[in-house]
Amino acid sequence: MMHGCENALAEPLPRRAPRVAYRSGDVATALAEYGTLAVFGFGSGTRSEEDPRWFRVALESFDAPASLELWQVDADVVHGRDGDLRWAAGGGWLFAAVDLSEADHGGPSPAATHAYEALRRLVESRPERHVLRIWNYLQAINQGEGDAERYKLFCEGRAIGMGDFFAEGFPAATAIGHHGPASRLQVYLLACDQPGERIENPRQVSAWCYPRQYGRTPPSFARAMLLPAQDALAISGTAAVVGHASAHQDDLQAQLEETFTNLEALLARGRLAPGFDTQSPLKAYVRHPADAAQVREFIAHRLPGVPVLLLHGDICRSELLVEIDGWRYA
Ligand code: 3EB
Repeated sequence: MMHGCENALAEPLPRRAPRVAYRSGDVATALAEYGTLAVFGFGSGTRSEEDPRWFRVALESFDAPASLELWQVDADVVHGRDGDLRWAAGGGWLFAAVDLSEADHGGPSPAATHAYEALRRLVESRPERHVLRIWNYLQAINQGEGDAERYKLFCEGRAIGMGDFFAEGFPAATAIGHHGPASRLQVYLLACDQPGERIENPRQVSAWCYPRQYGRTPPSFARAMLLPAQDALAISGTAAVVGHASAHQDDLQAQLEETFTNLEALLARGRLAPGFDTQSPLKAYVRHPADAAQVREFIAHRLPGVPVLLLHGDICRSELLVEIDGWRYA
């Protein structure tokens, strides 16, 4: 019997984080590059492509022309389709997406259940079983009153579709309302064959513990996820929520300040140095197009040189005017 060495040899090297970046240019060129796991376009002006790695997000960009978003890994990438699912995998990383009509599935709740069941079935069949980050884009997110608000129905269906797959903890996530085709639900994720570390914000109640006033089923997400090599923090949609309450109703500037305080709290909790840099792409979701210039100015002033995609999106609480998500590389 040998002692002492075999465990060290069996320990896999932590997977380096995919590179996430915005760039202008051609979809086909981006798809043809080595290691491209996914390419995202934003808004109705984007071209359609057959490649399952190409995903058209239903949110309109305030920039014209809108940048592409690229996810790239240091490995060959294979890809495929399976019903309304599409996926790509390489180097221990998995991109998977569903893009469906709620009308085909009986409404927002059953559609979310269907989307999450489909994604879960795929992930369960793959070595990349650790879902680290999920984006959810649904139409008319604030439509409906009280428990019948579409976001709350989505939360219920999502929880059913997740089942006990996330019993150990939820992935980091974003859920935003788009102004695209009626009843279109888009869900996409990043998974890995190694686990990440979930990060919560000490300034905020964890979303899955939100009190009853926010709906029958609290939202299922972590505030951020440290990737396996601890070389990047995937930051969930972050808004001016303190404790469980929305802060600074009707005050865009104060909501932006509070949101940045929350972002800094997440960096500290992830043991990262404060601040963002030119390698750390962010997205700002802005409810009212008239606010876009002020958000752009705030970010340019507070975070000079940081790549930001400014998108027209509704935050899941109607009093919130802006939400920010993104990446911070260590
Ligand atoms: C919040 O702090 C804002 O339902 O997946 C942010 C990120 C929000 C993700 C989700 C919701 C979600 O509660 C809303």
